[in-house]
Amino acid sequence: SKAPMRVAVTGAAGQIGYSLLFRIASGEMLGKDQPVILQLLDLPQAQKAVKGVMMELEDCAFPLLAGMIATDDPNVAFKDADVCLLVGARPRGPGMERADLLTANGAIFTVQGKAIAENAKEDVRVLVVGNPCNTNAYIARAAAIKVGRTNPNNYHGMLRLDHNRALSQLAAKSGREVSSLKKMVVWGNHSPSMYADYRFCESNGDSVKALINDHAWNNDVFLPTVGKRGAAIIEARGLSSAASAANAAIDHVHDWVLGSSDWVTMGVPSDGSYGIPEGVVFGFPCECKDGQFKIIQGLEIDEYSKGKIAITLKELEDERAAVADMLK
Ligand code: NAX
Repeated sequence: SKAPMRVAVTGAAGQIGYSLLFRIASGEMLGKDQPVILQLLDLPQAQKAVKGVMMELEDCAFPLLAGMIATDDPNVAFKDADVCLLVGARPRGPGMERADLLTANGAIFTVQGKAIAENAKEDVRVLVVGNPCNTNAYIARAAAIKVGRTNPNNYHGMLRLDHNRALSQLAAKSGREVSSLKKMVVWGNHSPSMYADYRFCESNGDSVKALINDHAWNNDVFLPTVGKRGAAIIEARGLSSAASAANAAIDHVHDWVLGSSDWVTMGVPSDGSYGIPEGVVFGFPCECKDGQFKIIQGLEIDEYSKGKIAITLKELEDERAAVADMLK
């Protein structure tokens, strides 16, 4: 049987953690033949709650769960990790400005990026879920690059929830099965500025754009619905998205490690593709094969799309400028 893979999860006592850990342990992320060891990080005051989650994981008697630890020390949590899911982050408190949020998270993700680079496997894959996830991934990556050792391309932010939300909205509008929809992409930041782009989408050989044929719906209904979906969930549920966010994290890592059968949106450090400055963690259309991801090249960007991409890039560049001093 295969050697276990070590999966570090931060914010393990939180609500996304509660939806995520059981699915990792049951093999849905890394495969039904892949044993896993869970390395759970949370703050000191959350250690008791993490122990409770571990008791429930034990009570599932998952055949693939080869071990687990809980800690409040990033150096312990990331030791020899193959995959790191960075879910824990500083939420926006009352009266907190956006800049305060960025710097509070900057402090967390510089520490964690350094600890990953010093302790994890050299080919570790890192997915940041905690918001603002693109910039948090950018910060962790910058801190990791200072240490060296790990692969700078492997620090990602999660855009998959936006991608999946877009697919469901398109399936409902077009009357096609969600599983028939291919070639979706969400460009940019995980924020309401994202640009969900279905110009290339196909369903059983038909162009989804031609099927829908409604630019006003795209601009006035679809984009705001996908962009503000997180707020709509909070309004309805009284809590932010958790199970759907956990599902998206599982999808992202699953496809990265085991391969994708379609385009998938990943927040990856730009290599300059589509004019996005190098290093900015940006939602791009990707394909995964043999454990590697690759940005789909050569897509036509029309004037409307150029405008949308420029808006979400501007927001990310502003975020980057706000944390620049912390990364010196
Ligand atoms: P919770 O508040 O339920 O849980 C967060 C957990 O993280 C807590 O247990 C807390 O103690 C822990 N934590 C805080 N700082 C930590 C640190 N420095 N090290 C380790 N653990 C730490 O939040 P939850 O609903 O689970 O959401 C977690 C994060 O995901 C939030 O930042 C949220 O904004 C973000 N989301 C990202 C999404 C995405 O698509 N990228 C969608 C869902 C979600 O909004």
